[in-house]
Amino acid sequence: MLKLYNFHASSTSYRTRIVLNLKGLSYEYVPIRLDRAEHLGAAYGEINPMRGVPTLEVDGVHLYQSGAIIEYLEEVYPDPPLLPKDAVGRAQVRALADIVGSDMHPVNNLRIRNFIRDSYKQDAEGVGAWIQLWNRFGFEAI
Ligand SMILES: N[C@@H](CCC(=O)N[C@@H](CS)C(=O)NCC(=O)O)C(=O)O
Repeated sequence: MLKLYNFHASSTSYRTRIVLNLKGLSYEYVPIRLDRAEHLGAAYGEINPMRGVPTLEVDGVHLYQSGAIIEYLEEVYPDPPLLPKDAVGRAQVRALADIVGSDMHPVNNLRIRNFIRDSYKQDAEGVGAWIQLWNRFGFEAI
């Protein structure tokens, strides 16, 4: 049985749910409300030491980091495949995933936005400008 700890409005949760759905896998949906800071509580810290979503529970084992979860799902449930057959195509798909997962998401994550708001005294407009800057940079490349 698969159990996904995740948040509806989280892009790392989205990408994991998309893969679960593409592969036709059923799973228990466990909501972790980032907007209520549920991920920062001690209970979720026991599940995911980075206190981020998603976490996939597989037979009592907690898998975290969406990229690692998605690779696990690809290895255990290879059909339908997520990557093209040719090596160049696979490198291109991985590059797109890295732009989103390594270049865009980390700088715009909730904890980063909150830090900019609180420590650098940015209002919603200032934080929004930060998000737009890095999202535009990444999406233009894509
Ligand atoms: N690299 C991790 C990032 C996980 C992560 O931080 N997810 C965001 C939601 S999209 C989160 O939980 N943020 C909480 C926070 O920043 O406090 C992954 O891909 O799973």
